[in-house]
Amino acid sequence: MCLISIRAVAKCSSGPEIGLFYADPSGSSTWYPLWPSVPDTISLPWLTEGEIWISAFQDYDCSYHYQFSKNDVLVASGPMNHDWLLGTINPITGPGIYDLCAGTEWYICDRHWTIVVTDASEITPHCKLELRALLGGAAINGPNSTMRTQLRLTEDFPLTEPFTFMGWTDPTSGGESITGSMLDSTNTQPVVDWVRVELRSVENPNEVVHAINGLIHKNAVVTDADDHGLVFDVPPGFYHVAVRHRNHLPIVTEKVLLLPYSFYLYTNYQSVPVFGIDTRMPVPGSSNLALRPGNALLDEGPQRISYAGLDNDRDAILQRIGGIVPTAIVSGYYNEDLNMDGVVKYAGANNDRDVILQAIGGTVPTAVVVE
Ligand SMILES: [Ca+2]
Ligand SMILES: [Ca+2]
Repeated sequence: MCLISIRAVAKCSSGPEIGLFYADPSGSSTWYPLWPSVPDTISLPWLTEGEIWISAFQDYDCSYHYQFSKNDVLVASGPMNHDWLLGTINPITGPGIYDLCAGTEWYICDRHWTIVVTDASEITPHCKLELRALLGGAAINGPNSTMRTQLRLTEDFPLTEPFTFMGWTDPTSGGESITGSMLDSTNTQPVVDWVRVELRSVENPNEVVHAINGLIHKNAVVTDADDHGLVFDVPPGFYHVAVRHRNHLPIVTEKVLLLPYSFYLYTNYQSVPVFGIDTRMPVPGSSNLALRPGNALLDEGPQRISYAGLDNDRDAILQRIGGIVPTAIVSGYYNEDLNMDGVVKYAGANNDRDVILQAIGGTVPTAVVVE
């Protein structure tokens, strides 16, 4: 059985919070903060095997009240529970439009959230996913978590997704393409690179249900090749989400996600755990996590990042620049361009070799990181 609840928390020092909390078919539960970073309207499918309910919480030094209604009819109100465990206001009893408001008095609505619950059978089998992620090689240090975008200006930046050519074939995707204007500098959120986003099966996180080859932008937002949101050709339900890139370790969410999902999934946040503790790494000066860079040489089987030994990623850089003169430079769209600035460099400022050293820990050159 899958259990879903909306949890509202009033922290008197920082204002109220609200989030989605649910137990999923894999037997685990996930907390996704909704406020203040997401819109006030949340859309959820009503799954026949599921239950949804609303809960409200607050700290002991707070005095927030709530009002909860279904289809404009007030069904519950009162002071928020002071118990973090569970403060059930009223179960969501089926499809409808639910409204939760929170205020410092029972008659005041300082904030409110609308939860639109739709019968899954009435939703066309197209599930939207709003996704943000960071590529560690392109990530700019500091709290803002943006990425450099020079790579798109290389002459050979592919206008068709590069993954099929690499052998990452998949029956549900392939051949997505863009026009050159997508790479213009006038784009307010310029393209960083191509990424592949995959929905994986609840029962088997290795099984791809549907994939899209899309674009990751400077502000971490992932879109399809037409610069629109990601829409997967699948029925509403629970899925693992995977993000893959040419020269980063892939990530797969450890918990399943309920789709359609009307608010952003931030795979760069620690609140969204992924399989494998090493597949992400912190962006210096930020609390965000990025896909781990440094995979210049793609591996047979699980992807690994290594600086020394057989099939290491460092030698791939050296070979790309000619294999003899370590100060040589090659410009273009290459897997060995680990910091994604459009140039492959082995030595000197902003070289790509250092990206591998940092990705394996920075001290022991024989260390290896595996997805
Ligand atoms: Ca490798
Ligand atoms: Ca580079």
